[in-house]
Amino acid sequence: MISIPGTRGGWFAGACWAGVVLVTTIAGLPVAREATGSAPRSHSILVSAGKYEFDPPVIRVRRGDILKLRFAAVDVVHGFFLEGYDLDVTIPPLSRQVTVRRGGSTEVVAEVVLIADRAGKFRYRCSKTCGAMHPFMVGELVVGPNRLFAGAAAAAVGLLFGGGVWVLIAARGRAS
Ligand SMILES: [Cu+2]
Repeated sequence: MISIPGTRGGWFAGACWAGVVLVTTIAGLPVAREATGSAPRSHSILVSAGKYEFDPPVIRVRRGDILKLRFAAVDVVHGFFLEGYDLDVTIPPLSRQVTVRRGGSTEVVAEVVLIADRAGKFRYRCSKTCGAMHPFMVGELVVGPNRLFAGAAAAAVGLLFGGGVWVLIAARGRAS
C-alpha cells in the first residue's frame, strides 16, 4: 500500500485496508459454509388432507432442509402433487401407506423423504378429483434462502456503502 505522508493519511489507508479485510471475511464465510453445506434441519410433518384443504396449508423450510412427510386422508382419496419437485402422492383414506410417483417410478411407503434443494414457493395441490371444490384444494411449500448468507450479504453491502461515504468525506476534507 502507498504510504501517504502525515498521520491522517496513514490512518485512512490503514482503516481502508481493515475495511476491505472485514468485508471479504464477512462475505466469504457463508460462501464457504454454502460450499460445505450448512447444517440442514429435519422436519417431520404430518400432512392431513380433507375436503377441501391441506393441514398445514403452508410449509416453511430453509433450502437444504430434509422433509419427512407422512400423510392422512380424513374422508376420501386425495392427492398431493408438489409443483417443481416431481412428486405426486396418492393418499387413500384411513391408511398410513401412500403411493408415491416420482422420477418415473412408483412405490408404496409410509413416509416420503424430500430434500428441499430448490428455493422458492411451490404449490401443492390435490391430484385426485375429490369433489366440487377440488380445484381449490391447494397449499404452499415455501423454501427460504440461507438466512445467514442473506444477512452477511446485507452487512457487506452496508459496509461497502458506509466505506464509500467515508472515503468521499475524507476526500472533501483533504481538498478544502
Ligand atoms: Cu382432494
